[in-house]
Amino acid sequence: MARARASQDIHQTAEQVRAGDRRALARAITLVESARPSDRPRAEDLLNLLLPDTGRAIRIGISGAPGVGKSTFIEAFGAYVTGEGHRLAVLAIDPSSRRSGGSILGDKTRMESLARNPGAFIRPSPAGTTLGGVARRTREAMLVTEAAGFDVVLVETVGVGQSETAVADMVDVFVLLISPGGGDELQGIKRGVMELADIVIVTKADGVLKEAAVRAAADYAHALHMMRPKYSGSAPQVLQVSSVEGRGLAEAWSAIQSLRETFVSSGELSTLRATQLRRWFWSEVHEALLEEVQSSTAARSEAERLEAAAGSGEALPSAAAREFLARFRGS
Ligand SMILES: Nc1nc2c(ncn2[C@@H]2O[C@H](COP(=O)(O)OP(=O)(O)O)[C@@H](O)[C@H]2O)c(=O)[nH]1
Ligand SMILES: [Mg+2]
Repeated sequence: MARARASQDIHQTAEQVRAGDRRALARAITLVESARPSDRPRAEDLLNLLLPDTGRAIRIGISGAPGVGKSTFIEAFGAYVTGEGHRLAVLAIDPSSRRSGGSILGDKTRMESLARNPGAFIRPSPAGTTLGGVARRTREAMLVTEAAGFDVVLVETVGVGQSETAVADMVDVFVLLISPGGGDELQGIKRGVMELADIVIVTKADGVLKEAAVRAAADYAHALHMMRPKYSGSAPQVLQVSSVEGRGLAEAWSAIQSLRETFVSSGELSTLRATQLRRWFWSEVHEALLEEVQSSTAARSEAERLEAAAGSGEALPSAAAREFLARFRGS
């Protein structure tokens, strides 16, 4: 249905995206990222046209504390993977990027050679007020890059708030980067994030940090062994990488690939992706409702009044919320 309705220019953009035209790709992503409600129908027409050409890429999430070496890793790993003949798209989830000036964008200097690599495509995080809004646009940007022939998609998160969960919810393999700091570091990483990891990579395994990296890898392997495995009954692999020296990159790529192959043959990948799509549906419902409520001026003053009543202890928060919704529906 959507296909018949889509306008000529959208058909043309879809054609160009499929042909790998970079300018069309950038334009298409701008359209799906647009926050203007009037752009939505065209964005959805475009996505519907591209959908048959999506879903075959290896989707990889990369997370880790600031300074752990994500950008340096992505640059080195990207060079390796494209050198193997793959085409790599790098996207980011960073709900704070409007304030902080962007993760990947600021990092483009560190990803200088990848940014010039014809086999790679780097897209900074879209600015967004809510994590849900940013996550939606990143998911859809991912679909567009897949239709453009990128067979490996990396989604980076800067580790703000719930963004790791959002990334884990859109990728096949979630990779957690940690620095060679040993026990202290181990405590710094939230257990919830550790539980999302399919593969753990200890970065900076070179020079004076090499010994520490070996110890950190052993510590993490031990800690992960004690946790309930996410898939297939085995604890996540812990690898050591030096992005600067280029060591461990081949091992990282082969670990990611073989894990994904395991997920495919066990059927876990299709189950995972179906679960992700269902969660995406609910998060869209959630976002849309919130948008509707927040964009209504009448509702805003009502919300402020009831929020204040809840804050002062004058009203029970749950009762205030129910009253608000009843009034919102009645308005
Ligand atoms: N020795 C060494 N330093 C590294 C390595 N990877 C990153 N770094 C350094 O760690 C710092 C933070 O790296 P960056 O990639 O910006 O981390 P991000 O904040 O996670 O993106 C930089 O000074 C890098 O040069 C590595 O493999 N070896
Ligand atoms: Mg970075």
